[in-house]
Amino acid sequence: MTQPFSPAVLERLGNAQRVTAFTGAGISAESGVPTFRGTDGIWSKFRPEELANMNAFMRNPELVWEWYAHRKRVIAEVQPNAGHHALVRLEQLVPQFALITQNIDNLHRRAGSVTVYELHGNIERNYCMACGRTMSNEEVLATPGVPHCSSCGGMVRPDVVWFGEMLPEDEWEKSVRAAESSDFFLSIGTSAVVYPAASLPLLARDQGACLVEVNPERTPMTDNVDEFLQGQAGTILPALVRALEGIRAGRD
Ligand code: BV8
Ligand code: ZN
Repeated sequence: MTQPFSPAVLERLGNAQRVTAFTGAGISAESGVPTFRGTDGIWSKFRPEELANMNAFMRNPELVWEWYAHRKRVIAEVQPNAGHHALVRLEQLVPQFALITQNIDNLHRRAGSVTVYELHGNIERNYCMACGRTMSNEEVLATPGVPHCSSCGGMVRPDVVWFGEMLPEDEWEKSVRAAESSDFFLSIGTSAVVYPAASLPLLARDQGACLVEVNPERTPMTDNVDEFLQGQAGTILPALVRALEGIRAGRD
């Protein structure tokens, strides 16, 4: 099969010292997790911005919890796919690697990625809004409706970043540092419309990184990348990693 990327990209990746991968919902699509702005998924009738925010939650916590309980159950049944596994292998092949994800599905960690920065939280975690006590999905999904804290009775929410909320400072700081210092930056499966996360790829490019986008469709970022690898992450990433292994084998 012809390689879906140019020799120049392979050369840059082969010489890269600090590689950063930045992922969105698209890398989990082949695992069966509906994307946000795609046409799939039974929740496509709601825009994420209408449900993933504090106002919606305070106005109708039952509906927001019904949405999250559904997503928690979907994510509990899925497995990481070839795209997630390729990034685990890439982390082993390069001198320095960081994986910045907007996804809350925990699939990168489940695949075995080590250096993972979760910008928008993790759907497997929940906390009490009154006392901060953390609760597992088993606890919160045991009863239908809005879960309440077993210690203080406060209302419990998923540990994800809603629209209008700040990103976790530590994860954000580390992600900016990784973007600023990388010499090769892969933007994978993201529509690049949610800020401030979407500012990271261009920050990397402006600092001199080779910016490569992996997506079946063009995005608002596509015109600004060094190379657009059009296709599915589950196909392109394993091919890219195999080619890199070939270079490594040729050198050793
Ligand atoms: C903040 C967690 C600051 C919850 C999420 C106006 C202009 C600019 C910005 C704003 C604005 N108004 C408001 C804002 C800020 C806002 C924002 O950016 N809004 C956008 C919508 C305009 N951002 C925020 O509110 C952020 N906080 O700015 O705070 C602040 C706060 C207080 C005081 C001062 C300042 C918080 C944003 C975080 C929101 N939380 N998720 C949950 O999941 O329930 S965001 C949500 O969107 C997910 O995290 C998701 O990851 C993220 C981005 O979506 P994508 O991952 O890109 O997914 P999408 O479906 O869009 O695209 C999938 C892509 O995959 C597609 O391109 C598709 O082609 C591709 N694909 C499909 N199949 C495959 C594939 N690719 C590869 N392989 C395949 N097989
Ligand atoms: Zn509590």
